[in-house]
Amino acid sequence: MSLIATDQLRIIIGLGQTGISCARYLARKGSAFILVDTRDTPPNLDLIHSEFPGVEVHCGELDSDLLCRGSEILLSPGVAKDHPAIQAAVAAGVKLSGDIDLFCQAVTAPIVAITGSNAKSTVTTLVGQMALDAGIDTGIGGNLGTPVLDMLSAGEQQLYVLELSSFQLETVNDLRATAATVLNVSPDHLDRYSNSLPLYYQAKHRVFKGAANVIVNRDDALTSPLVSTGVKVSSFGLGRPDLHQFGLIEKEGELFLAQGLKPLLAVSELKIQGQHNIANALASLALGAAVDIPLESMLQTLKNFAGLKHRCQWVDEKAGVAFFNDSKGTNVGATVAAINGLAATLSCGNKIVLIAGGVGKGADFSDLNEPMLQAGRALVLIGKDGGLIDQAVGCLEGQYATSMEDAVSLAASLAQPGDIVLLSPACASFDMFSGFPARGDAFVEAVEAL
Ligand code: UMA
Ligand code: ADP
Repeated sequence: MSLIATDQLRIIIGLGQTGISCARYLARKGSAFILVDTRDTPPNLDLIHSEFPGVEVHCGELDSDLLCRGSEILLSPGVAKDHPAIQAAVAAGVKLSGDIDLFCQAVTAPIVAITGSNAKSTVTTLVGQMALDAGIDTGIGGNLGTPVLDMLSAGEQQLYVLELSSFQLETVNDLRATAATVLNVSPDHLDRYSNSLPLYYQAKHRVFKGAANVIVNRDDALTSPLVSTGVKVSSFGLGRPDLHQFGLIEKEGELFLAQGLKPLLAVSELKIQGQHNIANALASLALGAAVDIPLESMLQTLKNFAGLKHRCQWVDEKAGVAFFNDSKGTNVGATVAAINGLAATLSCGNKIVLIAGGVGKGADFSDLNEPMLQAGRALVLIGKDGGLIDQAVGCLEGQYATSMEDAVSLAASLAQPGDIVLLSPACASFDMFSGFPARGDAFVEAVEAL
């Protein structure tokens, strides 16, 4: 590949999906770059050599002298920016950036930027679907799976809906979203943020940089921008909404999604279940309204949207016990929402058997105790940090399982007819599985085999 001579040399750190998408984008533009990865033998090395022949590739421990050769570092989200070599390069004047910044510089179409500790994928997919159903040519990507720059290979679309993780937001300098939101904030990824919640919150709040419309969650004060920026602010929440805002109202004994005083759609018409999903529907309406998606069309999408796989998904009923797969419940806040959301659907006297555990990411699990005290029948523990959950949930004695099969049969034996068995691990899955989808699939398989 021939490169155009330039004083701009980008250093792409990470040979994962993000790094490859940055390389492809820069190659399309004829911009100079080199590739770096902290691992001695990262995956995709053969692909990189064949797709970008002649481009320098450096693997192994990061070298600050090498990084200082660049005008800009494009950092992949899986690598923490506080690595000493990266910090040394930044101190020497190298700009730190990432694929999200490159994307925002390239597009003129409106961007909906969505972050939060939980519900990002659900709300991103739902807002994206609302836009598509309204006939808007929409790109949907980011942390959800499609690296943002890959969405530009076929030319610019009319609207972009992006799921952004705190890792991606760490390197964002100027997002300029038309609509931006932090859906909710609860502790996660504390291992990456030196056990500091404020650092994690600050990363999330970078989503508001340059935003024209900010959408806040009235039920979670931590979702409001830390500094008032004078931008247009609208809101969603499970209470009665103020004029033009989104919330819930009761009419003739029935609960409705509403804008201001106007009922929009009966909650009973939603396919997605649980209080947390009602909040997700309201957030999606508020975001869609901020980019002018027609309301009637959004309501039609809401009626059809059945939710995403591995998020509080009903699997089957065996001997009167319902099994729910919430493998994407990878932090305490998600699992608390899943327990509370499903507990509200139980008949009097029925309870939840929770299967939890995995890689705890430095979390404090004590917030699981109260919902388990209220709704828990039993606690089945799996994985590396199952013991930490057992210690934190004092109201029940945890029972240990060595595999998903084991966990499901143990949970089934502890449940009573009318109960729910819920896989919502409050942990990442990498000690036992390749990711949350494989963990959820193993759960479904074990339930079907009962
Ligand atoms: N890695 C190294 N050294 C490197 C580069 C990467 O050890 O130099 C490791 C990382 O620590 C990580 C893995 O390689 O374990 C992948 O890192 P990456 O930055 O190359 O990841 P990508 O393949 O580019 O995928 C990333 C997101 N991954 C992460 O943030 C870890 C994907 O989100 C996202 O879908 C993709 O970009 C497209 O935007 C995944 C994720 O787990 C689903 N996200 C976390 C979450 O949702 O909780 C934040
Ligand atoms: P993310 O992409 O942020 O991980 P998902 O939409 O994939 O979000 O949902 C992940 C998990 O978060 C779900 O499985 C559920 O347990 C929980 N969850 C969903 N919506 C909410 C919400 N509004 N508040 C808290 N937790 C939620």
